Amino acid sequence: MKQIITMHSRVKDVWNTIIGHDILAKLLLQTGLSEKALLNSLVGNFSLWMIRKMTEKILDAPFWPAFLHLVNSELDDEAPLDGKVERTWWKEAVFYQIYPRTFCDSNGDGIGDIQGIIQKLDYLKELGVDALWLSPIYDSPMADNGYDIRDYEKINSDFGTMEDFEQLLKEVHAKGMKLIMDLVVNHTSDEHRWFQQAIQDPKSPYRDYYFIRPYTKEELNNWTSFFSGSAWSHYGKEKDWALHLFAEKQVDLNWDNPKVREEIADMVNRWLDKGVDGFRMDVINYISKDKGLPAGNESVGTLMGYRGIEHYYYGPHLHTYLHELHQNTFAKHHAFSIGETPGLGRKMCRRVTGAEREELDMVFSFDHLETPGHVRWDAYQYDLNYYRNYLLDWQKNYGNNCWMSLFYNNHDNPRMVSKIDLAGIYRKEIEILLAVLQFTMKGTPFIYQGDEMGLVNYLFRSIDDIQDIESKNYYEKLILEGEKEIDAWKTILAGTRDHARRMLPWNNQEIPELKQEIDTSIQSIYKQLIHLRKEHSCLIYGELNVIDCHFDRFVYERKDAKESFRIDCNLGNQNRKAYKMPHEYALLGESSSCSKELRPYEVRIWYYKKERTAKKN
Ligand code: ISL
Ligand code: CA
Repeated sequence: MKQIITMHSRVKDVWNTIIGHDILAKLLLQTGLSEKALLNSLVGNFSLWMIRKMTEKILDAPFWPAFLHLVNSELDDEAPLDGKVERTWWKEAVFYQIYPRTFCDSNGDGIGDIQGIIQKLDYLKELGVDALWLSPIYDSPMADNGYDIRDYEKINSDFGTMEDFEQLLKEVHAKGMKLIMDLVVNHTSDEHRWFQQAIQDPKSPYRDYYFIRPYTKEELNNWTSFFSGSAWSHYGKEKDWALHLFAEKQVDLNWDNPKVREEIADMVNRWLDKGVDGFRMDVINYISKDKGLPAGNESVGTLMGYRGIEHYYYGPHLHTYLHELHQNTFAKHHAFSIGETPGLGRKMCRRVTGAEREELDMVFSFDHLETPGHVRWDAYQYDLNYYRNYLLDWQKNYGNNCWMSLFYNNHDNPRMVSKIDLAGIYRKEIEILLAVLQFTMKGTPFIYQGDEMGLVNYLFRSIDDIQDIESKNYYEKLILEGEKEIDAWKTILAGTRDHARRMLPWNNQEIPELKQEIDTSIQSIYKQLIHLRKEHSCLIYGELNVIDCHFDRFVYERKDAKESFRIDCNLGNQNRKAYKMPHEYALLGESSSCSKELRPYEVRIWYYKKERTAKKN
């Protein structure tokens, strides 16, 4: 048990706690300051009183009790980092995320569907994919493309029927692959029958399934929604208010009500009984909210862009609820879980994924998606040196009881390659580099649909081209705040989720002037790399040693008793001296393997088999 943090504690004591570490790391990321700026012998020894004085202009007085409360809520000792790595199928698998709406349209109505996915199973199998994650396909009014579920037990008619789904599941399994679904249980659609009954009948037991308040607006808290504006809207004839952290049509469930948890567990069990192999769990770290929904701190709100988050990012019962759900559902079925946990730092991720804790198997953490000082809406050039440092930090400190996910893209982000290479000169080199990192670092790769086709951001022309509710609301907000249309549009174009939500160009027949084509050479490199990873468990479980991590350089080794790989990466757009390899074969980059220089973003993989040498001697 760590010592309780008070205003007399020092910065470095705070850094040593789980939540304190993650909050400080987040602040550094947000402000673009380095770890050294905070932890040098001078600042590291400052007491919180001193820091409070120094930051009076940014952090108001109520910030501090809120901060202490959070930091002190997670003081148990951390599990040891070393220990045996347990071997499981999901550590060895290559996952592929399908965004059903834009994956493959089988009947020409312009909307991707389940039969479309079935048509592409051979393609996915051939690529080397072992497991699919489907973004939501449940019945939904589609206010947020299916992340607003009306009925958890029905398939949305745009995508097909339950029979289509059962056929898909059967065919996936017949090919030796697995399938995980998306579990969206922080909120439901306002059209879900629970909410409808709650709002229509003031005596309904379903009222306590949500955060419904018959107050006047002034009595509500000041939380903001991730999709702009207040987190409260009113509903129904009585115009009762309900909490929604996302769109107005996504009302938050009250997990403190045991009935809610029971209903969710039953629903999860029904899907697991059907044979699905697990779930990706949407914003799962937001499910436990501080009792009474206290007002959000203004300073935190300004710093992070959203008010109220300190009351639910890692709420008081998060661990209890995750563990309970795990015991009642996943554990019984040996099913797999990966939590989407925006805002959780490395230490909290460790806490929810430690094998001994039985909460989640893995998480998606997001701190690598933007470099320090930037948010998704900024048009800026992403620096891969940051990504390397992030990876190394996790590889070293995440611990053998945890296992990280490796991904660059998903349905919520612009394509990473376009952020690294604004001019589009080195697109291909960067795509190969990212793929090599994804398949040779320690962790489970999650390909996002289209990564393997070499897709980049799309040149949307105006807000009229945009479908996504988050972007639309944000644009409106910027205009209301007085921004010029052209500036607001620049922001949306940089950050819109629609970049990743374009229909996949299976036939290379896109609108000619805005062409996006499949790059088959990227596809073949994906195949080679996935194959390599499958043939050599060294790339999964082998140790990882860093050989060089100077500016723009990343040379590392994966090694086990039998063999080793050395991977030589140029992370920048200048030629760099190649690393002199004592290895026997060049597996990737063969044609240039003799040259002494790496071209911009070039990557080479070298291989060395120990047994062979032993025999020779
Ligand atoms: O929290 C955010 C900003 O800090 C958002 O990035 C948010 O965490 C993220 O968008 C959550 O995503 C998931 O839940 C949303 C849904 O719109 C996304 O598509 C989904 O991936 C609400 O269900
Ligand atoms: Ca269709």
